[in-house]
Amino acid sequence: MEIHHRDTVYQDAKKWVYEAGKIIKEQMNNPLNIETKSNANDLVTILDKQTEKFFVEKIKDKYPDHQIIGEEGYGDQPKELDGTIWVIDPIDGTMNFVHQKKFFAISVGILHNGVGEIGLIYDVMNDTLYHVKKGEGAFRDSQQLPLLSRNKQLNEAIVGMNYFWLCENRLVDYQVMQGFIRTVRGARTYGSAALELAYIADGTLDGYLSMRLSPWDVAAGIILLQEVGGIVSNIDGNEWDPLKKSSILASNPALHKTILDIIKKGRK
Ligand code: 2AM
Ligand code: CA
Repeated sequence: MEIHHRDTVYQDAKKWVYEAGKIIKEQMNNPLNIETKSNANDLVTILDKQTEKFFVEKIKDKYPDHQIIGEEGYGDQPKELDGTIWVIDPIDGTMNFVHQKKFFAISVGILHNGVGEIGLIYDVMNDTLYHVKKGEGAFRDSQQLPLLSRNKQLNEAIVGMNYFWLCENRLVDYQVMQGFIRTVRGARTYGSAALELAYIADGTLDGYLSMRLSPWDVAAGIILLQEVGGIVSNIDGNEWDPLKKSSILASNPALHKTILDIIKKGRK
């Protein structure tokens, strides 16, 4: 992506993310019209939909040739990665949003010809913005995030994962997963994949594992994390595909192979 054009897109994306966050904060105490999607715990609210529509309208107005992949389906369904694609989760961590009114994020990743160029993850209630332009550094607000250390042992690592997958014996043997949890120093579930990837980037977590996520959950986080030397793949070690649902194993560079080898032993 041409560098001046990328700056303009980045500035617009940042402005719209802050605006969307402000609208969410103003409206979150109104009735949320909570509905379910794929299952009883897969929630969506009027603000998920409204926020995605907000982005789609802004983007289509200013950048009519850009495409959009969004969680709530107001965007496009691109089959190829040609051109510029915005991958948007209007509220990542919807369950947290509904139940706790915190620990949710707006996640916007922007790809150009398949390359992740821009990532924004806005922790709305903490008013913290993680942001990256590929090759220009990853930031938490104004603070640049250092490259991740290659000196880290698994028994000193804190790993993010959804506890649901610990009870799920279909994809990875749960005894292998339990052994993994005993090996690491601590496991955490924050409930927003976007924030959990940002937490690896800023050293709050050392790894993150989920068995099924969609492109909008992870696009911005992957771009951010890769900028500080983090490694991302699926649980079989293959490269992430921005057009597909997949498992995700993300970690600092010291631990990725070690975790992958453990999970592979229990892979079904
Ligand atoms: P969401 O809040 O946008 O749905 C929770 O562990 C993380 O997994 C969140 O980032 C959540 O995104 C994501 N996720 C993806 N599919 C999910 C599903 N079917 N149910 C709950 N969380 C899901
Ligand atoms: Ca999501």
